[in-house]
Amino acid sequence: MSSPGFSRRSLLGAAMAGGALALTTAALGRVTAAAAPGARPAPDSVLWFDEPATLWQEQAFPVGNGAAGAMIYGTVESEQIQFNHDTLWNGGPGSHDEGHEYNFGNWYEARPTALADVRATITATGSADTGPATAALGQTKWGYGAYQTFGDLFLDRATPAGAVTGYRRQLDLATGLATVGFTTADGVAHTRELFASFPDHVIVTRLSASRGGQVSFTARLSTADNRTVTYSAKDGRITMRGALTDNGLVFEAQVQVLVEGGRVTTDAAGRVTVTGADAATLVLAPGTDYAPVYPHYRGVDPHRVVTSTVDGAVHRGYRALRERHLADHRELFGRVRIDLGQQPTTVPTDEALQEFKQARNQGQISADPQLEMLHFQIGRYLLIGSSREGSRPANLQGVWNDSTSPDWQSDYTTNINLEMNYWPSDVTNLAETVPPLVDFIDGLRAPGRVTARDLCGVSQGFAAMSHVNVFGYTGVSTNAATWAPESTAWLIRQLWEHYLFTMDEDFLRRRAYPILKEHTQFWLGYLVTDADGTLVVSPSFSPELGPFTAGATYSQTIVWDLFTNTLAAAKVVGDHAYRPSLENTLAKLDPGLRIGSWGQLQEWKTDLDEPDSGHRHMSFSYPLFPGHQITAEATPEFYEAARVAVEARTAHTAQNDIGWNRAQKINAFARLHNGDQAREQLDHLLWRNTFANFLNDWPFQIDGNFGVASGVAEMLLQSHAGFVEVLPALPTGWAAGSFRGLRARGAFTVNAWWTAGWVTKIEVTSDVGGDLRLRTASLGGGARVHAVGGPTPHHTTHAGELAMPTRRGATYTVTPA
Ligand code: FUC
Repeated sequence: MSSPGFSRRSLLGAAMAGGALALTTAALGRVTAAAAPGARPAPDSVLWFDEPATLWQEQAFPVGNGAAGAMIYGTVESEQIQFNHDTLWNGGPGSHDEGHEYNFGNWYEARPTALADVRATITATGSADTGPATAALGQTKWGYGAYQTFGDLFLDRATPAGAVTGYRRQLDLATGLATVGFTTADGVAHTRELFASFPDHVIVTRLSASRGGQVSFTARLSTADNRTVTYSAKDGRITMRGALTDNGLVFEAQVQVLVEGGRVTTDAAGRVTVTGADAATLVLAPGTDYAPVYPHYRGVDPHRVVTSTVDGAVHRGYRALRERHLADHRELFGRVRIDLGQQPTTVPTDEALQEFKQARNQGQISADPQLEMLHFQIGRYLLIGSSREGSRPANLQGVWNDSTSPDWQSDYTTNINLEMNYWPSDVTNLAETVPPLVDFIDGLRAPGRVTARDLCGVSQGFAAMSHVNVFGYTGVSTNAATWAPESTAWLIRQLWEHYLFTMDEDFLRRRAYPILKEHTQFWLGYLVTDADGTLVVSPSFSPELGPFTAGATYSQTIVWDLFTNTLAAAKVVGDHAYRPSLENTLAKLDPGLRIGSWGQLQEWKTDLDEPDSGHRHMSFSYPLFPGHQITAEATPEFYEAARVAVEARTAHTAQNDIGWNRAQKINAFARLHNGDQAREQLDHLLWRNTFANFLNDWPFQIDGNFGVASGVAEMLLQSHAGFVEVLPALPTGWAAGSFRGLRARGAFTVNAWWTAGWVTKIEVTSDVGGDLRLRTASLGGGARVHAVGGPTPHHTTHAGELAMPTRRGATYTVTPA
């Protein structure tokens, strides 16, 4: 690639290597502004680069409409747009993995005493070794499958060979438009634009040029070789159709090429060639015959839906498609803004990030608010792109995957990962991203009933272990450490949270409560009585550390949380008959909270904890976050113990350089009211686990991105402990700033402004009415309330808390007294 614009990085790199650039926080990302050819100030929600991507994972830009996603490279001569559809998975019904019919992860032969045997060993000796437990309970994951790349749209010879100038590609998080622009040697400025439209279910690419007749290329689709495939082209429409070899899942993608001016020809290989057009629009829709219906998971052939989707989009035309996409995306993304004192970077984002990493390597710098803010916002952007009504929930890579064998199958790992994907959904004001998760959990009920019965010996309720796919895989994996029905309870907590944030009783009654109750029923049949008479989970394997014991903290606190939430939900929906028996069981449940020999919150029922464990999982902190069993107010001694344990896990960094792991720590430290440590975890993640395109690594695993979005929100606003707290964990370095649009439980939308670490104003809008309790410490203790356009309600300020009723739809300002 030869372009004047591309050499600047190496110049800068050389300067950095020679130590010639002294960086300070204030100067970061701004040092080379004057030297940057064609650089212009970018709005603060834009990622931009001055060179094309060569690496999918690290550099390409993602767009997504929930079900379909794409990554654009921005290559000059031949553009590559890799794309996905969230239903293209191998495995499941129809697969014959090593000759085994798919069995949802349930055992192929009955093992009537396996669970009882493992439990007996635990009762007798206090623990069970992983090896024998795995022999008893584990099983190869036959037919588990993996999320599949759908294919690539190539635009060959899109630009005349030769050097280009002024190259810039950008991803505007606020508009969901990825654009590529440059000028060829003949002085023609070329522009490409890519977006994924949720309203029209298509991925749209547009090529245009500053001079008429300059858009020429050959478009073709291509796909991986683990499938049959045919390509055809007619009237400017390319069709790629085939079936996965593994399970016979039928897929089809169509792309319609539309031109303004010029000529269009097709060939027998399924290619469409455009010559001398003024502009061209390509409308792409992928689909499969997958259906989220147990037990076969097959629906109708995708041909008709894909055809009508593309036809419908073509009928609307480029302008309308773009407008409809912008209206949809902007409304969601634009709800939240945070100002941490950032300045838009005037060097490309990858260079700003690289400078930050280098400076941190040299111990010169610790933080950059622009990068922090971008990391927060890209998490929101990616969630909008990978989870919308009708889609699958965001998997380990959201909806993006260029491989046939992605890491961890790009599956739904539920011992923290899928949950983390949804930590930001409500608090960052993206309730529209939640329905796919609700549908997915609902879809685990039918297969999960078989798993509950056949694996767990429980004839009521449903359960899924910790690795799930889109084909109802709810059973075990090779390693019995995945024997963890607690994963289902953890997942289900998101449903109760969604109710708390929206106060949507209809949702609770119709969707959430039946699931909460059915899963609670499972636990009533599954818990065992320990020697001390309490009810415990056995076997219980603190992820992914073990050993198998009874009643590890994570197991007990998750079940405590499930029962507590189900009881609260039963009260709201009026299922009074159910409550006494559940209250009774909850009273007998070991609540899982213990303080160990070094003052730590114990990870196990007996004090086995090693202070220098560097294990990446710290699921013992569940009751601190995302749970609320431990709070500073209600359980101060356990709160202190949780602090000791989380700090110890953080200090011993053996496995800490993993996106999701750092992200979990941001959230935990936010709950511990330690803003500086929370920010340190965020900056560490930016330093060690963030690719140039801001995707998080381990390798690429998107939960880190989502955990960051949630963690930053938790630093700025919390509402889990029965009251709303603004700036609960403000780092020293974010002394002045503001946020707009974060959500608090009780269906409140909160805006806040602060200077010198003190809140100067809070605005609260109430969706449904109801009482507001607001902590006043960050306001300096006292509070003055003003209702916008209505009577100011009677309110009291007592013991650091403002309490008042609110009216549905009303906004209140709260300022220091
Ligand atoms: C859990 C983690 C791994 C990885 C996988 C997808 O098993 O322990 O680190 O994130 O999920």
